Amino acid sequence: MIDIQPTMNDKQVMDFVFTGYVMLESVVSEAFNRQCETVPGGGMSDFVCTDEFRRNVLLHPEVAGVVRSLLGSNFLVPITAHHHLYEAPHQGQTWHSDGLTETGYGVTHLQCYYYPQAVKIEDGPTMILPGSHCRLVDREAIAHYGEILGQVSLTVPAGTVALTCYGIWHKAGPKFNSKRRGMIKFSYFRLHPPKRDWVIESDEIPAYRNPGRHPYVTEVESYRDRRRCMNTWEWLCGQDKIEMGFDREYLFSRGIPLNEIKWN
Ligand SMILES: O=C(O)CCC(=O)C(=O)O
Ligand SMILES: [Fe+2]
Repeated sequence: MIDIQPTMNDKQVMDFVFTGYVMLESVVSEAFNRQCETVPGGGMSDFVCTDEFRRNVLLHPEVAGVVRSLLGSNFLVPITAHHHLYEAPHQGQTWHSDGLTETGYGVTHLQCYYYPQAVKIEDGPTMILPGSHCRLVDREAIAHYGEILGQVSLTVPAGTVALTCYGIWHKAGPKFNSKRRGMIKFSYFRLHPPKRDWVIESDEIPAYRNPGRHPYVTEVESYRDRRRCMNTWEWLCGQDKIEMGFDREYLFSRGIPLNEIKWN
């Protein structure tokens, strides 16, 4: 099997549990970014399955190192992607989470956003709400929200990959120019139960430490968030007390198991 080394430690995984995302800035090479700049908008499949796309993006040691840390040593590698390409100015999307967000508190699906070109605030960056992956909602129920305290605009250098917990609330932000703004979105899925799959510095499993409260969270809701984060941490460490397990048959899970990929 292709050897992917985990890159995250306990602290970084706890941060992911709290925020619901990891940013890897400028990890993809300039040469490969340039190849992706001209990809048409919409569904992508052939290019995604090439050795080139796998080596430069999907199995890039830093990108796949995060995936391996959060989903285990063997996982489903994307075979499709969607290029969210905007050119004309627009007022931005409404807040939503994609498709049918899974229930429960496990980490089974990482949805990634890859930006081949730099994105500035006027280019219509993706916006996300840190910590919102804990709040499973009906997407129509959040569409009317405007600015939310703590929202983050992903203004990024070229070659950045954001890895997010699938349920995170997000949207394309407003765009004020006619420049191409591309974002290639793809997903990895878990194949096996979690067992503290990241870099282990000590066999002793640290207790989850909550870094604080997201700016939009009030007192009572913060207890619920903290409890959910603790559940996620314990689940990822293979210490789940409630035996939630996970169901491999997700509605959207598509991909090729890492252990079936051979370089051509
Ligand atoms: O293009 C973006 O920044 C986000 C697009 C998106 O979330 C969607 O269309 O579902
Ligand atoms: Fe979306």
